[in-house]
Amino acid sequence: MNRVYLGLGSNLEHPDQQLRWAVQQLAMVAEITIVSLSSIYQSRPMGPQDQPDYLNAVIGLDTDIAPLALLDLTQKIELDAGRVRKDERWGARVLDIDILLFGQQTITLPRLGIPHYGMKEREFVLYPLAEIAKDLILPDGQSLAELVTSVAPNGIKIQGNLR
Ligand code: A4P
Ligand code: MG
Repeated sequence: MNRVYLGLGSNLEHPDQQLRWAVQQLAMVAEITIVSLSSIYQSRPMGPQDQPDYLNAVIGLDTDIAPLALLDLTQKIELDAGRVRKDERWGARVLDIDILLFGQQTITLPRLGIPHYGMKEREFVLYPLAEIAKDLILPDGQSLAELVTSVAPNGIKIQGNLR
């Protein structure tokens, strides 16, 4: 069994509903047990600035599903949410699900990098993650608590509840 953390993000089509819907889809999977939900956070867009603010959240779950099979699942949920992959990097999206951490594993595959490559620099990942896993140590030995203090909040604020 692995403890997995997923980062959820949306800035189109009722983002709060997108995040809650994603949690429901994951909760319906027999091999997944949701163990923690962060608050919903509002954050400024990273990347192109001509797009709406994002809502972000992080959830913790326990699963026996293998990493690539979990990626297949999260990508299917993104597509079912009506996500259209565009060429613009970091552009607006209906639903983005990033696999942040997969137990203490380090994975470097063309389709999957764990820990997620951007997580250490992103306030919209670190702040919600710290809310639900404040004592977490990353596979490289860094403590989440220390990382959080090194990244400016950039205006992030709690907007609501995932439940
Ligand atoms: N991939 C590799 N590793 C992973 C992983 N750990 N989890 C591959 C998920 N996917 C992973 O992802 C591109 C490819 O990454 C996938 O096909 C998968 O095989 P994508 O979701 O299709 O593309 P993307 O999300 O547009 O690209 P990228 O660079 O992953 O974008 P990010 O990093 O997800 O950033 N601003 C705020 N405030 N909040 C946000 O949530 N999100 C983004 C997107 C931009 N700005 C944002 C936010
Ligand atoms: Mg992504």
